[in-house]
Amino acid sequence: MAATSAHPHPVPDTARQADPFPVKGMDAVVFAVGNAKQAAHYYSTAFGMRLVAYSGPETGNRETASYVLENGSARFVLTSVVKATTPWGTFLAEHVAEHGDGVIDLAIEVPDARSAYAYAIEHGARSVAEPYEVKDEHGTVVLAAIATYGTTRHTLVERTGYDGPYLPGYVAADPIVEPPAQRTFQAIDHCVGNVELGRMNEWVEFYNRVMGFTNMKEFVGDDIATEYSALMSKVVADGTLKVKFPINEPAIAKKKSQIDEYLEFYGGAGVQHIALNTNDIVRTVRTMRAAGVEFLNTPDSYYDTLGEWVGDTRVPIETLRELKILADRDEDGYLLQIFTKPVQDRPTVFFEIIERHGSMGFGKGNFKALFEAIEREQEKRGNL
Ligand code: TYF
Ligand code: FE
Repeated sequence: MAATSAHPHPVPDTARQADPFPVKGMDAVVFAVGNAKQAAHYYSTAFGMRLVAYSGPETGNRETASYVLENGSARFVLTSVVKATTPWGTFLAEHVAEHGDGVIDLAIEVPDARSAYAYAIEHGARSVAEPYEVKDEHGTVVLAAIATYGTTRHTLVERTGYDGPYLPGYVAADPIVEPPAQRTFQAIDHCVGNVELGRMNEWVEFYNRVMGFTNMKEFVGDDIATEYSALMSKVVADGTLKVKFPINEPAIAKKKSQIDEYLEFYGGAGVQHIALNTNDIVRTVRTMRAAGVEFLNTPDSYYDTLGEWVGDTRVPIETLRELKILADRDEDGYLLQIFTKPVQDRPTVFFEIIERHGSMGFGKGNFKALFEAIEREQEKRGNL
Protein backbone atom coordinates (compact mmCIF):
# COMPACT_ATOMS: atom_id res chain seq x y z
CA MET A 1 0.00 0.00 0.00
CA ALA A 2 1.29 3.50 -0.86
CA ALA A 3 2.55 5.61 2.03
CA THR A 4 -0.10 7.93 3.43
CA SER A 5 2.08 10.97 2.76
CA ALA A 6 2.33 10.14 -0.97
CA HIS A 7 -1.44 10.23 -1.37
CA PRO A 8 -2.92 13.50 -2.71
CA HIS A 9 -5.72 13.33 -0.15
CA PRO A 10 -4.07 11.70 2.84
CA VAL A 11 -6.22 9.12 4.56
CA PRO A 12 -5.56 8.99 8.31
CA ASP A 13 -4.14 5.70 9.48
CA THR A 14 -7.06 5.30 11.85
CA ALA A 15 -9.50 5.43 8.89
CA ARG A 16 -7.44 2.82 7.04
CA GLN A 17 -7.47 0.55 10.04
CA ALA A 18 -11.19 1.08 10.38
CA ASP A 19 -11.77 -0.50 6.95
CA PRO A 20 -10.00 -3.84 7.02
CA PHE A 21 -11.42 -4.85 3.64
CA PRO A 22 -11.58 -1.80 1.34
CA VAL A 23 -13.71 -2.21 -1.80
CA LYS A 24 -14.17 0.01 -4.83
CA GLY A 25 -17.65 -1.32 -5.69
CA MET A 26 -19.29 -4.16 -7.56
CA ASP A 27 -17.13 -5.31 -10.47
CA ALA A 28 -19.64 -7.56 -12.22
CA VAL A 29 -22.54 -9.94 -11.77
CA VAL A 30 -21.62 -13.14 -13.61
CA PHE A 31 -24.44 -15.39 -14.83
CA ALA A 32 -24.10 -18.99 -16.00
CA VAL A 33 -26.83 -19.45 -18.61
CA GLY A 34 -27.98 -22.02 -21.15
CA ASN A 35 -27.69 -19.69 -24.12
CA ALA A 36 -25.52 -16.63 -23.53
CA LYS A 37 -25.98 -15.40 -27.09
CA GLN A 38 -29.74 -15.05 -26.60
CA ALA A 39 -29.40 -13.77 -23.02
CA ALA A 40 -27.07 -11.02 -24.31
CA HIS A 41 -29.80 -10.09 -26.77
CA TYR A 42 -32.42 -9.94 -23.96
CA TYR A 43 -30.29 -7.73 -21.70
CA SER A 44 -29.59 -5.50 -24.72
CA THR A 45 -33.11 -5.18 -26.12
CA ALA A 46 -35.18 -5.52 -22.92
CA PHE A 47 -32.86 -3.99 -20.28
CA GLY A 48 -31.15 -1.44 -22.55
CA MET A 49 -27.62 -2.67 -21.79
CA ARG A 50 -24.66 -2.35 -24.17
CA LEU A 51 -22.46 -5.26 -25.27
CA VAL A 52 -18.86 -4.14 -24.75
CA ALA A 53 -16.71 -7.28 -24.75
CA TYR A 54 -16.76 -10.91 -25.84
CA SER A 55 -14.76 -14.09 -25.41
CA GLY A 56 -15.57 -17.26 -27.38
CA PRO A 57 -14.47 -19.55 -30.18
CA GLU A 58 -13.80 -16.60 -32.51
CA THR A 59 -11.32 -15.17 -30.00
CA GLY A 60 -9.54 -18.47 -29.36
CA ASN A 61 -11.68 -19.62 -26.43
CA ARG A 62 -13.05 -22.98 -27.59
CA GLU A 63 -14.74 -23.86 -24.32
CA THR A 64 -17.10 -21.03 -23.35
CA ALA A 65 -18.83 -17.98 -24.81
CA SER A 66 -19.00 -14.91 -22.55
CA TYR A 67 -20.77 -11.65 -23.31
CA VAL A 68 -20.02 -8.56 -21.22
CA LEU A 69 -22.79 -5.96 -21.03
CA GLU A 70 -22.69 -2.59 -19.33
CA ASN A 71 -24.99 0.22 -18.32
CA GLY A 72 -23.06 2.96 -16.55
CA SER A 73 -21.03 1.17 -13.87
CA ALA A 74 -23.34 -1.87 -13.86
CA ARG A 75 -21.68 -4.82 -15.57
CA PHE A 76 -23.19 -8.23 -16.33
CA VAL A 77 -21.22 -11.16 -17.75
CA LEU A 78 -23.26 -13.93 -19.41
CA THR A 79 -21.44 -17.22 -19.85
CA SER A 80 -22.41 -20.45 -21.61
CA VAL A 81 -20.51 -23.63 -22.36
CA VAL A 82 -19.67 -24.23 -26.02
CA LYS A 83 -17.86 -27.51 -25.37
CA ALA A 84 -16.63 -28.52 -21.95
CA THR A 85 -12.96 -29.51 -22.04
CA THR A 86 -11.72 -28.42 -18.60
CA PRO A 87 -13.14 -28.56 -15.04
CA TRP A 88 -14.40 -24.97 -15.54
CA GLY A 89 -16.51 -25.94 -18.56
CA THR A 90 -17.84 -28.98 -16.74
CA PHE A 91 -18.69 -26.82 -13.70
CA LEU A 92 -20.64 -24.39 -15.89
CA ALA A 93 -22.50 -27.15 -17.75
CA GLU A 94 -23.46 -28.90 -14.52
CA HIS A 95 -24.40 -25.60 -12.88
CA VAL A 96 -26.89 -24.77 -15.61
CA ALA A 97 -28.27 -28.34 -15.61
CA GLU A 98 -28.83 -28.24 -11.85
CA HIS A 99 -29.78 -24.63 -11.15
CA GLY A 100 -30.99 -23.27 -14.47
CA ASP A 101 -29.80 -19.80 -15.43
CA GLY A 102 -28.34 -18.15 -12.34
CA VAL A 103 -25.65 -16.02 -10.79
CA ILE A 104 -22.34 -17.77 -10.12
CA ASP A 105 -20.26 -14.77 -9.12
CA LEU A 106 -20.82 -11.44 -7.39
CA ALA A 107 -17.43 -10.02 -8.35
CA ILE A 108 -16.14 -7.16 -6.20
CA GLU A 109 -13.58 -4.61 -7.34
CA VAL A 110 -10.88 -4.07 -4.70
CA PRO A 111 -7.77 -1.89 -4.64
CA ASP A 112 -5.59 -4.86 -3.66
CA ALA A 113 -6.82 -8.38 -4.46
CA ARG A 114 -3.94 -10.15 -2.69
CA SER A 115 -4.48 -8.43 0.64
CA ALA A 116 -8.29 -8.69 0.38
CA TYR A 117 -7.97 -12.42 -0.30
CA ALA A 118 -5.47 -12.88 2.54
CA TYR A 119 -7.76 -11.05 4.98
CA ALA A 120 -10.77 -13.14 3.94
CA ILE A 121 -8.90 -16.45 4.23
CA GLU A 122 -7.42 -15.49 7.61
CA HIS A 123 -10.97 -14.84 8.78
CA GLY A 124 -12.29 -18.20 7.68
CA ALA A 125 -13.35 -17.81 4.04
CA ARG A 126 -13.09 -20.88 1.81
CA SER A 127 -10.74 -20.39 -1.13
CA VAL A 128 -12.01 -20.85 -4.67
CA ALA A 129 -8.93 -19.40 -6.42
CA GLU A 130 -5.66 -18.16 -4.95
CA PRO A 131 -4.51 -14.77 -6.28
CA TYR A 132 -3.26 -14.89 -9.88
CA GLU A 133 -2.34 -12.34 -12.54
CA VAL A 134 -3.75 -12.13 -16.03
CA LYS A 135 -2.12 -9.86 -18.61
CA ASP A 136 -2.60 -8.61 -22.12
CA GLU A 137 -1.63 -5.51 -24.12
CA HIS A 138 -4.01 -3.43 -21.98
CA GLY A 139 -2.27 -4.21 -18.70
CA THR A 140 -2.50 -6.56 -15.75
CA VAL A 141 -5.43 -7.65 -13.60
CA VAL A 142 -5.08 -9.57 -10.33
CA LEU A 143 -7.90 -12.00 -9.51
CA ALA A 144 -8.70 -14.20 -6.52
CA ALA A 145 -11.95 -15.83 -5.42
CA ILE A 146 -13.67 -16.96 -2.24
CA ALA A 147 -16.83 -19.00 -1.75
CA THR A 148 -20.07 -17.61 -0.33
CA TYR A 149 -23.59 -19.13 0.02
CA GLY A 150 -24.61 -22.03 -2.22
CA THR A 151 -22.46 -22.30 -5.34
CA THR A 152 -21.91 -18.54 -5.44
CA ARG A 153 -18.45 -16.98 -5.26
CA HIS A 154 -16.92 -13.55 -4.85
CA THR A 155 -14.14 -12.93 -7.29
CA LEU A 156 -11.91 -10.12 -6.00
CA VAL A 157 -10.83 -8.02 -8.96
CA GLU A 158 -7.86 -5.63 -8.86
CA ARG A 159 -7.99 -3.76 -12.16
CA THR A 160 -6.49 -0.34 -11.34
CA GLY A 161 -4.72 0.90 -14.50
CA TYR A 162 -6.08 -1.86 -16.74
CA ASP A 163 -7.63 -0.28 -19.84
CA GLY A 164 -9.02 -3.26 -21.77
CA PRO A 165 -12.76 -3.74 -22.37
CA TYR A 166 -13.14 -6.23 -19.47
CA LEU A 167 -10.43 -8.75 -18.60
CA PRO A 168 -7.46 -10.15 -20.51
CA GLY A 169 -8.83 -12.73 -22.95
CA TYR A 170 -11.79 -10.58 -23.94
CA VAL A 171 -12.00 -8.47 -27.09
CA ALA A 172 -14.04 -5.29 -27.50
CA ALA A 173 -17.47 -5.84 -29.06
CA ASP A 174 -20.07 -3.54 -30.58
CA PRO A 175 -23.59 -3.15 -29.14
CA ILE A 176 -26.10 -5.76 -30.40
CA VAL A 177 -28.70 -3.05 -30.94
CA GLU A 178 -28.48 0.71 -30.57
CA PRO A 179 -28.90 1.29 -26.79
CA PRO A 180 -31.66 3.70 -25.64
CA ALA A 181 -30.74 7.39 -25.98
CA GLN A 182 -30.90 7.72 -22.19
CA ARG A 183 -29.67 5.05 -19.80
CA THR A 184 -32.24 2.71 -18.29
CA PHE A 185 -30.04 2.32 -15.16
CA GLN A 186 -26.47 3.15 -14.23
CA ALA A 187 -25.28 1.10 -11.25
CA ILE A 188 -25.82 -2.01 -9.16
CA ASP A 189 -27.56 -0.94 -5.94
CA HIS A 190 -27.62 -4.26 -4.07
CA CYS A 191 -27.43 -8.01 -4.63
CA VAL A 192 -29.67 -10.28 -2.55
CA GLY A 193 -28.99 -13.86 -1.50
CA ASN A 194 -31.50 -16.50 -0.42
CA VAL A 195 -30.11 -19.00 2.10
CA GLU A 196 -31.54 -22.05 3.83
CA LEU A 197 -33.85 -21.91 6.88
CA GLY A 198 -31.95 -20.92 9.98
CA ARG A 199 -28.77 -19.90 8.17
CA MET A 200 -29.28 -16.13 7.66
CA ASN A 201 -27.33 -15.13 10.78
CA GLU A 202 -24.49 -17.46 9.85
CA TRP A 203 -24.08 -15.68 6.50
CA VAL A 204 -24.48 -12.22 8.02
CA GLU A 205 -21.67 -13.15 10.43
CA PHE A 206 -19.64 -14.45 7.49
CA TYR A 207 -19.71 -11.00 5.86
CA ASN A 208 -19.03 -9.30 9.21
CA ARG A 209 -15.99 -11.48 9.83
CA VAL A 210 -14.58 -12.17 6.37
CA MET A 211 -15.12 -8.77 4.73
CA GLY A 212 -15.59 -6.50 7.74
CA PHE A 213 -19.05 -5.59 6.42
CA THR A 214 -21.46 -4.12 8.96
CA ASN A 215 -25.19 -4.58 9.38
CA MET A 216 -27.55 -1.93 8.03
CA LYS A 217 -30.48 -1.03 10.22
CA GLU A 218 -33.21 -2.33 7.96
CA PHE A 219 -34.19 -5.92 8.56
CA VAL A 220 -37.23 -8.18 8.60
CA GLY A 221 -37.52 -9.91 11.95
CA ASP A 222 -39.80 -12.52 13.46
CA ASP A 223 -42.69 -10.12 13.93
CA ILE A 224 -43.04 -9.14 10.26
CA ALA A 225 -42.05 -12.63 9.12
CA THR A 226 -44.90 -14.51 10.74
CA GLU A 227 -47.41 -11.74 10.06
CA TYR A 228 -47.14 -11.72 6.27
CA SER A 229 -43.70 -11.95 4.71
CA ALA A 230 -42.72 -15.60 5.34
CA LEU A 231 -39.09 -14.50 5.27
CA MET A 232 -36.43 -12.97 7.46
CA SER A 233 -33.87 -10.58 6.06
CA LYS A 234 -30.77 -8.66 7.17
CA VAL A 235 -28.50 -6.41 5.16
CA VAL A 236 -24.70 -6.21 5.29
CA ALA A 237 -22.67 -3.50 3.54
CA ASP A 238 -19.13 -2.23 3.23
CA GLY A 239 -18.23 0.97 5.08
CA THR A 240 -18.94 3.17 2.04
CA LEU A 241 -22.32 1.48 1.32
CA LYS A 242 -21.26 0.86 -2.29
CA VAL A 243 -21.62 -2.90 -1.86
CA LYS A 244 -24.85 -3.95 -0.14
CA PHE A 245 -25.85 -7.58 0.32
CA PRO A 246 -29.26 -8.37 1.86
CA ILE A 247 -29.56 -12.00 2.99
CA ASN A 248 -32.98 -13.71 3.20
CA GLU A 249 -34.02 -16.96 4.81
CA PRO A 250 -37.46 -18.56 4.80
CA ALA A 251 -39.65 -18.15 7.88
CA ILE A 252 -42.24 -20.60 9.08
CA ALA A 253 -45.43 -18.67 8.53
CA LYS A 254 -49.01 -19.21 7.45
CA LYS A 255 -47.99 -19.58 3.82
CA LYS A 256 -45.22 -21.36 1.96
CA SER A 257 -42.33 -18.96 1.82
CA GLN A 258 -41.28 -17.40 -1.49
CA ILE A 259 -37.75 -18.21 -0.27
CA ASP A 260 -38.64 -21.92 -0.04
CA GLU A 261 -39.99 -21.75 -3.57
CA TYR A 262 -36.67 -20.28 -4.73
CA LEU A 263 -34.58 -22.83 -2.81
CA GLU A 264 -36.64 -25.69 -4.23
CA PHE A 265 -36.41 -24.58 -7.85
CA TYR A 266 -32.85 -23.24 -7.75
CA GLY A 267 -31.67 -26.33 -5.89
CA GLY A 268 -30.20 -24.52 -2.92
CA ALA A 269 -28.98 -21.12 -1.81
CA GLY A 270 -28.19 -18.50 -4.41
CA VAL A 271 -28.72 -14.98 -5.70
CA GLN A 272 -32.38 -13.96 -5.60
CA HIS A 273 -32.42 -10.46 -7.05
CA ILE A 274 -30.17 -7.72 -8.35
CA ALA A 275 -31.30 -4.13 -7.77
CA LEU A 276 -30.34 -1.52 -10.36
CA ASN A 277 -30.19 2.24 -9.77
CA THR A 278 -31.96 4.62 -12.11
CA ASN A 279 -32.41 8.42 -12.05
CA ASP A 280 -35.68 8.20 -13.93
CA ILE A 281 -37.71 5.15 -12.94
CA VAL A 282 -40.72 6.29 -14.97
CA ARG A 283 -38.79 6.36 -18.24
CA THR A 284 -36.96 3.12 -17.38
CA VAL A 285 -40.16 1.23 -16.57
CA ARG A 286 -41.91 2.55 -19.69
CA THR A 287 -38.94 1.50 -21.84
CA MET A 288 -38.65 -1.93 -20.27
CA ARG A 289 -42.41 -2.59 -20.33
CA ALA A 290 -42.50 -1.60 -24.02
CA ALA A 291 -39.71 -4.13 -24.63
CA GLY A 292 -41.77 -6.88 -22.97
CA VAL A 293 -40.29 -7.04 -19.47
CA GLU A 294 -42.90 -8.25 -16.97
CA PHE A 295 -43.21 -6.48 -13.62
CA LEU A 296 -45.10 -7.50 -10.50
CA ASN A 297 -48.58 -6.05 -10.25
CA THR A 298 -49.67 -3.79 -7.39
CA PRO A 299 -53.35 -3.40 -6.50
CA ASP A 300 -55.07 -0.02 -6.86
CA SER A 301 -55.78 -0.04 -3.12
CA TYR A 302 -52.04 0.52 -2.51
CA TYR A 303 -52.20 3.84 -4.41
CA ASP A 304 -55.45 4.90 -2.75
CA THR A 305 -53.60 5.39 0.57
CA LEU A 306 -50.02 5.93 -0.63
CA GLY A 307 -50.14 9.74 -0.68
CA GLU A 308 -51.24 9.85 2.97
CA TRP A 309 -48.04 8.36 4.31
CA VAL A 310 -45.37 8.78 1.62
CA GLY A 311 -45.95 12.50 1.03
CA ASP A 312 -44.69 14.25 -2.07
CA THR A 313 -42.42 12.43 -4.47
CA ARG A 314 -40.91 13.54 -7.78
CA VAL A 315 -43.46 11.36 -9.57
CA PRO A 316 -47.23 11.96 -9.24
CA ILE A 317 -49.12 9.15 -7.50
CA GLU A 318 -51.20 8.64 -10.66
CA THR A 319 -48.05 7.86 -12.67
CA LEU A 320 -46.86 5.45 -9.96
CA ARG A 321 -50.29 3.80 -10.13
CA GLU A 322 -50.21 3.55 -13.92
CA LEU A 323 -46.79 1.87 -13.92
CA LYS A 324 -47.21 -0.08 -10.61
CA ILE A 325 -44.15 1.59 -9.07
CA LEU A 326 -43.84 1.36 -5.27
CA ALA A 327 -42.72 4.21 -2.98
CA ASP A 328 -41.37 4.31 0.56
CA ARG A 329 -40.11 7.00 2.90
CA ASP A 330 -37.91 7.01 6.00
CA GLU A 331 -36.15 9.69 8.06
CA ASP A 332 -33.48 10.18 5.36
CA GLY A 333 -35.75 10.60 2.33
CA TYR A 334 -37.72 8.42 -0.04
CA LEU A 335 -37.25 5.77 -2.72
CA LEU A 336 -39.20 4.49 -5.70
CA GLN A 337 -38.89 0.83 -6.65
CA ILE A 338 -40.40 -1.91 -8.80
CA PHE A 339 -39.71 -5.62 -9.21
CA THR A 340 -39.69 -7.75 -12.34
CA LYS A 341 -41.16 -11.21 -12.40
CA PRO A 342 -38.51 -13.97 -12.55
CA VAL A 343 -36.59 -13.60 -15.83
CA GLN A 344 -36.31 -17.34 -16.57
CA ASP A 345 -38.81 -20.20 -16.45
CA ARG A 346 -37.74 -21.25 -12.98
CA PRO A 347 -39.14 -18.95 -10.25
CA THR A 348 -35.66 -17.88 -9.23
CA VAL A 349 -33.70 -14.76 -10.26
CA PHE A 350 -35.47 -11.41 -10.71
CA PHE A 351 -34.53 -7.73 -10.83
CA GLU A 352 -35.45 -4.56 -8.97
CA ILE A 353 -35.29 -1.05 -10.40
CA ILE A 354 -34.74 1.58 -7.70
CA GLU A 355 -34.60 5.38 -7.69
CA ARG A 356 -33.26 6.74 -4.40
CA HIS A 357 -33.88 10.23 -3.02
CA GLY A 358 -32.00 10.22 0.28
CA SER A 359 -33.36 6.97 1.67
CA MET A 360 -30.78 4.20 2.00
CA GLY A 361 -33.47 1.70 2.95
CA PHE A 362 -34.85 -1.21 0.96
CA GLY A 363 -38.55 -0.39 0.89
CA LYS A 364 -39.65 -1.72 4.27
CA GLY A 365 -42.97 0.12 3.95
CA ASN A 366 -43.66 -1.91 0.82
CA PHE A 367 -42.85 -5.34 2.17
CA LYS A 368 -46.51 -6.21 2.74
CA ALA A 369 -47.68 -5.10 -0.72
CA LEU A 370 -44.62 -6.63 -2.37
CA PHE A 371 -44.82 -9.97 -0.63
CA GLU A 372 -48.53 -10.23 -1.40
CA ALA A 373 -47.74 -9.57 -5.08
CA ILE A 374 -45.06 -12.29 -5.03
CA GLU A 375 -47.53 -14.68 -3.37
CA ARG A 376 -50.09 -14.07 -6.12
CA GLU A 377 -47.43 -15.19 -8.62
CA GLN A 378 -46.51 -18.19 -6.44
CA GLU A 379 -50.18 -19.18 -6.41
CA LYS A 380 -50.40 -19.00 -10.23
CA ARG A 381 -47.42 -21.33 -10.40
CA GLY A 382 -49.06 -23.75 -7.96
CA ASN A 383 -46.37 -23.17 -5.35
CA LEU A 384 -48.28 -21.60 -2.47
O1 TYF B 1 -33.71 -6.08 -1.18
C1 TYF B 1 -34.63 -5.93 -0.43
O2 TYF B 1 -34.53 -6.13 0.78
C2 TYF B 1 -35.92 -5.41 -0.98
C3 TYF B 1 -37.12 -6.16 -0.47
O3 TYF B 1 -37.90 -11.56 -1.40
C4 TYF B 1 -37.21 -7.60 -0.79
O4 TYF B 1 -35.88 -5.39 -2.35
C5 TYF B 1 -36.87 -8.51 0.16
C6 TYF B 1 -37.10 -9.84 -0.05
C7 TYF B 1 -37.68 -10.27 -1.23
C8 TYF B 1 -37.98 -9.36 -2.22
C9 TYF B 1 -37.75 -8.03 -1.99
FE1 FE C 1 -34.02 -5.30 -3.10
